[in-house]
Amino acid sequence: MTKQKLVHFFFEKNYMMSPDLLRRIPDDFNYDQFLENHTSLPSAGTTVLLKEEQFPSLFSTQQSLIVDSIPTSLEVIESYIDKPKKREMKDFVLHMKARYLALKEFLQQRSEMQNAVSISKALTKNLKEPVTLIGIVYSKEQTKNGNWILELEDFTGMMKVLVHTNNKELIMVLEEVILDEVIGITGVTGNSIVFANQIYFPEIPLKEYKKTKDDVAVAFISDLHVGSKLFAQKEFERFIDWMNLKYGTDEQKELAKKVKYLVITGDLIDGVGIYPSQEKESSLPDVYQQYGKLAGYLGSIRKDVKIVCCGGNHDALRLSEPQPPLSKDFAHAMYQVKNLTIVSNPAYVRLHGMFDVLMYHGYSFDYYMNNVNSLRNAGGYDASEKMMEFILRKRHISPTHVSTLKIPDIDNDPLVIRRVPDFFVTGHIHYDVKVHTYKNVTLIGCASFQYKTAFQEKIGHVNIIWGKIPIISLKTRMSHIMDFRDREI
Ligand code: D5M
Ligand code: FE
Ligand code: ZN
Repeated sequence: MTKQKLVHFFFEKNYMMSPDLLRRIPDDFNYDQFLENHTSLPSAGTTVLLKEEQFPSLFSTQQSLIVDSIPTSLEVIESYIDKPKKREMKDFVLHMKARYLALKEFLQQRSEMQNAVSISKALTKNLKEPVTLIGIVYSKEQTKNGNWILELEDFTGMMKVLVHTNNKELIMVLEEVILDEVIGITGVTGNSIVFANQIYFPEIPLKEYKKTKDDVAVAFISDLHVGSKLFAQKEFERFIDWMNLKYGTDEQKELAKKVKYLVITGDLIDGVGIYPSQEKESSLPDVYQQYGKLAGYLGSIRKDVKIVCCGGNHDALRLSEPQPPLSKDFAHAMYQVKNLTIVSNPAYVRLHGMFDVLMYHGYSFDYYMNNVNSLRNAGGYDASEKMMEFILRKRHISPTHVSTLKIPDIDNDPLVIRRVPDFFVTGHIHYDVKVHTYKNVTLIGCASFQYKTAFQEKIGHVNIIWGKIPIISLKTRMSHIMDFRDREI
């Protein structure tokens, strides 16, 4: 009876099911749940034969496999909710003001910044007086004789700041200075100019290094790109099987048992119309099916694991950050997965009642990797941890305006990093997994589940890695990398 209902459902949508595939649906399959998850499945157009990989959830057993009952908790601390509003030019000014005030407050917590004055006041000072300023970087240029001139702005005025080419230490700090960020300067006044002797970033304080008594762990994954022909399906299915204690060595299965949280940082699907001629690289033609397929996988993970995900630049969302949580229309199937929490990008969640996790996909990183020499020299895409440290020092997800599109929130800049997290996790770059510690914050750069694309090849990315994931113990804060690629096991 229920199988008939399923066949009928697919028939209506122009999908034919072969008897062989029908036989392969497990006995405990939850038909009602499946139909509910796929109510908005669009028609296939002309009649097609249904392929197994289009709906993997049809063939996965629904038996809930619960490992043990350590109490777990996943709370959403900050997830951006969009306020629909017509944006006006003056909103950008108000937005910049809100951001400036927030970042200025972090800088003012430093003893060196205690005597900061407004730019209009600094301009009235006599020559050769010490001065402290907090301003937005309006421009950064090198003069003919090798010195650097910054123009700082603070809503009362604009001031030129000179960094002397012979001050090698300061020049190194200057390398990190980027447009539109808020920095502090100490120096000496000249004629309508300040000769800088120090530059300060908002920076984060040292975080308390927390551990829990419970022997529980978090798995971090990103950039699944479900729906791409290059989705690393084999490796991803091994990952799912490992989570369900069906893959890996005994030791690896023991580790899987400890994993109570799964954090996913965007590019969940490959999307549609994200880049030119994408249809040639797609295996599923629309975002409903792509999210449906992913929901099938996530829905098959043991129910004692709490899962959280945000979107990325490939998801069916606006590109402007913060990106709201996935759309209930496009990603209907994802909202049916009971142990899955869907948040904005970026967002904060609190795991196990005490660990704050800042999740960010990482779309702004391309800009900094390509434009900041110090990041390039530190390893560029191969050193995502340096990128994350940089972002934490700026206390902003994408300080330079052109690095991502933004929604100009007028009374608050949601991309300011107000809260110092215990974990900062990102994806997007598809390079090797990185786990580092900065001021007691664990930085996690995820790899992907997508084989190397033609675009990455064309741009010259050689170190693309998929199928590797970090697992971090909340008891010891130690990490373990699981590799689901062929050469292991
Ligand atoms: O793209 C992420 C991948 O594509 C990652 O390997 C970096 C590369 N990429 C994307 N944009 C750029 C730019 N502007 N420069 C260099 N490399 C880039 P995604 O499509 O989000 O999965
Ligand atoms: Fe990606
Ligand atoms: Zn991305």
